[in-house]
Amino acid sequence: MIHLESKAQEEFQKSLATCTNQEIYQLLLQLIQNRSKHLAKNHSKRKLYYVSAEFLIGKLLTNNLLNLGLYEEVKEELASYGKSLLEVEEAEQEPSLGNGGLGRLAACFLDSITTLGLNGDGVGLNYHFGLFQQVFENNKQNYQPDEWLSEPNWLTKSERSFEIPFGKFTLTSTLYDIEVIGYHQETRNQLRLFDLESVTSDIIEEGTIHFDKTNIKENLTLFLYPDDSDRNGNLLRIYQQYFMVSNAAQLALAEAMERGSHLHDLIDYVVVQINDTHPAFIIPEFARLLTAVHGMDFEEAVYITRNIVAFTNHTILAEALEKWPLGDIQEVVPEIAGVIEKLDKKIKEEFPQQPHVHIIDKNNIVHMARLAIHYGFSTNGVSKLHTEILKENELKDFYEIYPDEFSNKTNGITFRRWLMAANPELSCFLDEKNGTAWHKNGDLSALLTYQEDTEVLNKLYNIKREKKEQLKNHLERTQAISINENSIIDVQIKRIHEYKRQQMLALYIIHKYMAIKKGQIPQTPITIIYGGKAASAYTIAQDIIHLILTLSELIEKDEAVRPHLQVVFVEDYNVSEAEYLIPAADISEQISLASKEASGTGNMKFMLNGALTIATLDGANVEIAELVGEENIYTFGRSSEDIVYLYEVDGYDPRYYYEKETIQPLVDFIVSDEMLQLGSEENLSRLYHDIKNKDYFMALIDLEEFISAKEKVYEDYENQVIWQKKSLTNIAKAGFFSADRTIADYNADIWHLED
Ligand code: 26Q
Repeated sequence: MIHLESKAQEEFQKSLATCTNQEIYQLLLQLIQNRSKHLAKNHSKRKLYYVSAEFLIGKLLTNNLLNLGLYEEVKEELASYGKSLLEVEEAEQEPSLGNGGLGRLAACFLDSITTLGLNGDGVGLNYHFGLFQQVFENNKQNYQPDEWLSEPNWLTKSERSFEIPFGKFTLTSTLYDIEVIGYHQETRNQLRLFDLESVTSDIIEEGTIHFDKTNIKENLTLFLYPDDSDRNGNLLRIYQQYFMVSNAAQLALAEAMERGSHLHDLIDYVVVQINDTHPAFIIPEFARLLTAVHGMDFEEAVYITRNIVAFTNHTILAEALEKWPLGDIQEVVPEIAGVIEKLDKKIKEEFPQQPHVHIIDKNNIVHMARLAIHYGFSTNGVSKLHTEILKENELKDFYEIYPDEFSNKTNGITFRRWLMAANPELSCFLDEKNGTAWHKNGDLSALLTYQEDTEVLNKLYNIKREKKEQLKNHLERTQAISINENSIIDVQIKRIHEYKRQQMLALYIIHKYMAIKKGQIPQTPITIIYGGKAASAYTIAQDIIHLILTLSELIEKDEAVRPHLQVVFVEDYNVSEAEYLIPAADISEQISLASKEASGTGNMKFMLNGALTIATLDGANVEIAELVGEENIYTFGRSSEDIVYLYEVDGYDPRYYYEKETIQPLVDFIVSDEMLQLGSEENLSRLYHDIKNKDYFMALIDLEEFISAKEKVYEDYENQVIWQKKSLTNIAKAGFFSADRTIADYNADIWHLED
């Protein structure tokens, strides 16, 4: 028994019944922290360090209670005092220590690593401000600082501290830990977040997200780089990265020595997975520490480093591959610049005729992915298609040099958060039908036996209905948005990027708006919901947000259209919003330009919650389509081969598509009188000209096929028996996308940790 009531008396001298949700949150946080202290730390010899600039962990209360097996008990005790656990959860602020997919993946991985009983910690930075909070004003995105570090929180200060030697000064780090609790698991791991005592929010300009970027001692861990592939490289980011990896490397060495390593055998003790290239400076840092601090000779240090670091690539967008001027690295950490030059020299000696594999190019630019591939022992992509493209195109030269070091590890998601916590209704139903083994092994395939069972199909319909009502209430309460719970819920939630083609869905909305105006009324009303933030320096992405918000207003104000079509842009989309949106969705929009989305993980979360996917054959969509079969997914659009070819020969001219009579009116509508009356001429016409003349990510190339595919999806929705059967198949086949499977694969092929 937990006896929250006596804890309330002890802590606040009053009954649970009169505690505020904030007070109850505090009690539960203490309870969880006490319980987790009793879980053993994993002391296996070999340990994984998952180093990442982002950990988008989301709220922890519900997940931790669930993983500790306390959720039901706590919920019931609270209810008996008239309190709701759901409302208590709202007292917790979400730590937004990540931009998007890569950060959320790291968080899912920590859950699975721990659940599988593996010895592995996450290592990153304790940003004082997470990703900016998005507020809409005049149909545009605005920014507010996200100060998440209020008391109480999940951090505990550790005794560890390291000296980080920058060129101009040495800084002393502090370390905060967050306990990572696995699902029904006796051992725990930690998320280790490094910080600096001298960092202060005093240097932020009042009410903005601007601060003095040169004042490193005061700003180093102040902000998460508010940037997702929008490459405004600057010195601060190098400072952050080096601070992160020097701490991570020193921690790994210190702990290995505590477990008995004499460093010459470090390979047996440590494996480091770097989440994209953001932590790639850990390679020269290991070489520096092993030689300059621990007296090893350079060749041995390089050999050891090369056998402990493994690299995951998350992008094939050339512009998102990290490159730093050597001069910038020299300015921040001259010693590391020196090590990189030595590492590069070896490569130049080995491959004199292949400038494309040199780490430092002829313009003195350091290519971080090249550093990671040459001096790591493993390179992996995050979906089958993505890995193939890496091997055949983007990283072909490297694949030819190191064919055995490349592998695929298709991403996954934790079913504990994305099904058990976010959709307890569906989760309990699956327990009833399939038993509970899927909580750990992810296998939901037994559900397939109910394909023809109308009672089961009916139940799935009712659960979706309930989740739509919960979403409706949530949006009403938190955003003053009213949606129709009887409508088709069609959702695109992800960072705003041209390659993800939110603008293509907007062009479809224009098409639908025009059709309704002409009297073609959808049988069931449609609600299209967007969510996502745009990097502050990414102008076209801001324009896309403006287009969607303006369209939303136009439709809202049109009494003839409003009953049939609604466009909603959820403000400040984050993990917690996703937990409401995904279980309520009928349709999952995964419409990136083929070859550009490395994997996607939202696609998996929707599938697991029974949404049907409309998708291009990109990233993990390809694997979803293979698993469910073509009758259970709506695919459309050009293939990745076609697109890769078009880029190679510069063979795309948007004018050709623009001039089609089906397309021109849709694009022109962006700058129509109706739109200009509500929206900003500057934003709308910039986007209009961009789509018409550049359209770098080819929104127009698939538009006609997309429109047909969407009409087919809406038509199919009308037969709910068939629809729910497809939905059931999607749920039943989602097991492959459990992050436990992904982590088991990483461990079998790359990490080799004991379990
Ligand atoms: C690069 C240079 C300078 C500054 C910032 C960056 C930067 C920051 C963040 C580049 C990329 C990111 C984030 C990338 C990301 O989230 N990628 C997504 O990773 C997911 C997990 O593998 C995939 O599912 C998505 O397909 C991929 O887009």
